[in-house]
Amino acid sequence: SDEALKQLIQNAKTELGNDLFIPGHHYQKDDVIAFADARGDSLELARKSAETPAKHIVFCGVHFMAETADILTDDDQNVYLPDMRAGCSMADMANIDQTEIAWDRLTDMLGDTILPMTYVNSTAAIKAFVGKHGGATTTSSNCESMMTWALTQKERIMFLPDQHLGRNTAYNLGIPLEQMAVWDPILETLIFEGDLDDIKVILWKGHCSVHENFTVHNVESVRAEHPDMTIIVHPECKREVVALSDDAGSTRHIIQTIENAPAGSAWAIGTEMNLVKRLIDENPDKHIISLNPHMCPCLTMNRIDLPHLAWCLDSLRQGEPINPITVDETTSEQATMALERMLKR
Ligand code: CIZ
Ligand code: SF4
Repeated sequence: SDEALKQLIQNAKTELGNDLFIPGHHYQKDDVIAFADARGDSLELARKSAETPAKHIVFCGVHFMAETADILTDDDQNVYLPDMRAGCSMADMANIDQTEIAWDRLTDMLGDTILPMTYVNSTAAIKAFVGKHGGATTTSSNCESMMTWALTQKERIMFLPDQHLGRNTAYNLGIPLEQMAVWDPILETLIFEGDLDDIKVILWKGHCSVHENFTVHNVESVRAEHPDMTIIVHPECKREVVALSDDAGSTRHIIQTIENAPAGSAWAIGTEMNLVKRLIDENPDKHIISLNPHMCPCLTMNRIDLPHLAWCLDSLRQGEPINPITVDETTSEQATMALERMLKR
């Protein structure tokens, strides 16, 4: 039963004490987040994982976040993911072979004018590729400043793997859509009309399958049914949806905006379901709905549940841990360069 699982988790936490640190991403289920030692978005959790002295880090989030934690921690600290199937469909849209092919083709076309950048929602191998070529990682909360920096380094950037975050951020920086190209990794072609010299940003054709579910139709419905509502969305949503919304920003920005909003204010939020539900529960004085009435869960985030957390913690307590996440030394060193260029800024 859930009660027995909760008891098991609590016992393991008590027994492991300061040796254990459980970061929990904002998109995790309520009953999992209840056991987290820190709640945060991917940037906050990366920073906290880098700081914790704990020997065991049980990451309640998705695979790329656990990899980042392993990269940023010392050799004697170990990171575990309670369910190895907790991946990220967006991160899976850019593998290293596709990236090498794209890089060869694009540098043939455009010469040594491109700096690669990657959203942290990417595999360790992609972060290593970016680090090796002088680029940096970014999260949704620091993307404008990272992109501004990147464009001081080279004439143009290649942005992996989320075309929407890349396009929305570049647009906010005043780069016209006409200067943005798209690289299609399946067709291995560059989609661009015009003079190649004009390209400022090359967007990788990836997306988040959760945030793509918020549509122009959803925005129009909310405007018609709740004209008093403010619409706030995550920049992983499509350009047209962001353009029609009142505000767009990272997970942290959305949370802070809602928490600081006056009582009685009304909001439609375009982001992952568990976070929207928690904001509804924690802000009973505000009227909050999901921008998409069908609520959009991240299925892979949801794979971390009480049974998997209990199983993982119990394995640690028994001294036979399951599901370690280890990034090899070379990948880790190169990925660290990309991460540090971000964390030091
Ligand atoms: O969609 C995600 O995976 C996000 C928003 C991660 C994060 O915390 O930046
Ligand atoms: Fe990946 Fe989207 Fe889930 Fe975030 S919400 S982990 S980007 S699939």
